[in-house]
Amino acid sequence: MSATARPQVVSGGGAIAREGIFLAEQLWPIKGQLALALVGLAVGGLMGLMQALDRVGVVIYKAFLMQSYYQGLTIHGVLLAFLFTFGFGNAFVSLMAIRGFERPLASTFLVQGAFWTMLVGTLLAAYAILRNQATVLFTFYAPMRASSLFYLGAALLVISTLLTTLNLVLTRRAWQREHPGERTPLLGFVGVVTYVMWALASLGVVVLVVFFLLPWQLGWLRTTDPQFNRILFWFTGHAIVYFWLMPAYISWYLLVPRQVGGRVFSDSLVRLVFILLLIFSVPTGLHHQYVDPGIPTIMKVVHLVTTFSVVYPSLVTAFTVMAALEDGGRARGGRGLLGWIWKLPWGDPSVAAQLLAMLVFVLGGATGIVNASYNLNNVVHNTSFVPGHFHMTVGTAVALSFIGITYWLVPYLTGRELMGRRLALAQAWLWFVGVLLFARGQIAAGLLGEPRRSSIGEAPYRELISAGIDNWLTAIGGTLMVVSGALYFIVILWTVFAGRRLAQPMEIPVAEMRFGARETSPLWDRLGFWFLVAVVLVVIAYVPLFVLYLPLHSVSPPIKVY
Ligand code: HAS
Repeated sequence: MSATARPQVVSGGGAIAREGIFLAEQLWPIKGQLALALVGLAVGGLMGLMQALDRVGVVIYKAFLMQSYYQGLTIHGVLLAFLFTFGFGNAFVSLMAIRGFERPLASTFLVQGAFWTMLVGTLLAAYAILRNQATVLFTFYAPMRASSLFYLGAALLVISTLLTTLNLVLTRRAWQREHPGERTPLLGFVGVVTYVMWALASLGVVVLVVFFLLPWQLGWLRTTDPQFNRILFWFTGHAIVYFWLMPAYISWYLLVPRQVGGRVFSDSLVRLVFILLLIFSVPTGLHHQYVDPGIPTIMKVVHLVTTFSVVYPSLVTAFTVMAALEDGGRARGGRGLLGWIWKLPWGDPSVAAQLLAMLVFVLGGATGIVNASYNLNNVVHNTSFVPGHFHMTVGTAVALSFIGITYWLVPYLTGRELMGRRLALAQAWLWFVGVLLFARGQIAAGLLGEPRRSSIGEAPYRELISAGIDNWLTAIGGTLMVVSGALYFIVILWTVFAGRRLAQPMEIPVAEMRFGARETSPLWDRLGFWFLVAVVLVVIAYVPLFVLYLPLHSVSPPIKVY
């Protein structure tokens, strides 16, 4: 097929195409989880304004009806890090699995269960936080105490993702029974790998909540070991970042190339990247604890090596996704070394948002490598450098990609045309500029020693902080991001409630491969084997440490500081 004759995304449409595989009873819980995710983004994002302005001494948490800066910060972290990401991931990956496997999900009960557990979990956690009974931030380990409703709510949010995992695995099994000997379709495969990785990763926080935090909060355990709690939390707490990221990678690898008129480089390379993420994401948690006492250096070094190993699939992603973009740009007439970049469809808000998200991720990844370097971590740990890093990763590479995806997904699900396309474009650029200013401010201030997780506006040492200009950049950048968020919701609400009906069915923009599944070795499809490898690595990276902590020295009662 000639380059110019490549199929383009069908724009416009009415009902969802391929109706036979999308069942109404599976679609409503998917839409419901997407809606919950967007509520999380709206409310959590709004709290960001309070935090950004706090850096320059503008203390407005009372205007947000909060009792403290930290209550707002907890809402920000929990809604964005858990509800927005889990809700979007469950909805998007389920939908991609249906499209990838060309069949409905194996269980309607599980997809509806995922919706209800997410809804009830959100309500419980929100109730506890709003009553100021859980101002413990999103890193909710001991010794800070939250109400049991909060822990239950968090547990239900995790359960909702585990129900989705089970459903995806069963759907793949059902597909395999229907297609004996065939290679799993890539779009389905990558979603299953994402959730299987997460199921392994979530073990840490499941054990933490069920065996330590809940019994401790309910008074069944008088004391607990905060250090052991932290180890369990970070067991999950680093892998979770890849659980946030991998749905964005699904889009960057398999959908964006089609949106720009290019092809994915190869089926086997995409599988390799996802498998590397499966095996290396979990045994890395101690890089959050390089400065913690009570952990042997050798164990920290093991996690350092695995952390650098998990950078590798992202480096591969950078080059592979860029190759697919270049393919598209050249197919659109781009010439010369960089000419293809300008030929990409920058006028399409869905594409622009995701391209800008990728660009920011280059810096997000680079700051991650700084964090991961043992000696440099001593300089940046617990400073505002770290939020500088994660607003360029989860706060943009992930969030802005999810936003870009919804620019086609919401029309697809509602059968309504995307309204306010120029506004949507402005939204994406404003976020891009906003986060660059914000992160520049946080990073520079962090290098000067400004603490994270602390209200600067109310700090008694405020006058001693020398990061004046940097904090202004943070405040301006954060404000731009909140304005961008507001533009986003104008576009989405306009589309949902007043969008014109699409005239023809729409397709999910799945890209073609240069080298397809036929060239892929069956080894890259053996999920059970790779899962086993992941488990072995986790055992090596954690079991010696756990053994060291036995018998547990429980020392801390629950402490309420808010
Ligand atoms: Fe991180 C702390 C190390 C990635 C999120 N991280 C955090 C926290 C969060 C977070 C939320 O080692 C704070 C947790 C807390 O509250 O304490 N992180 C890393 C490393 C990576 C990394 C090595 N982090 C992420 C991702 C996140 C995320 C992804 C969210 C989604 N992080 C750390 C460490 C800490 C940490 C320490 C603890 C710090 C401390 O002391 O507290 C790597 O995986 C990053 C690899 C990424 C790359 C970038 C590849 C670039 C790509 C884009 C290509 C661009 C293209 C564009 C194609 C190497 C793929 C072309 C476009 C055109 C238009 C041409």
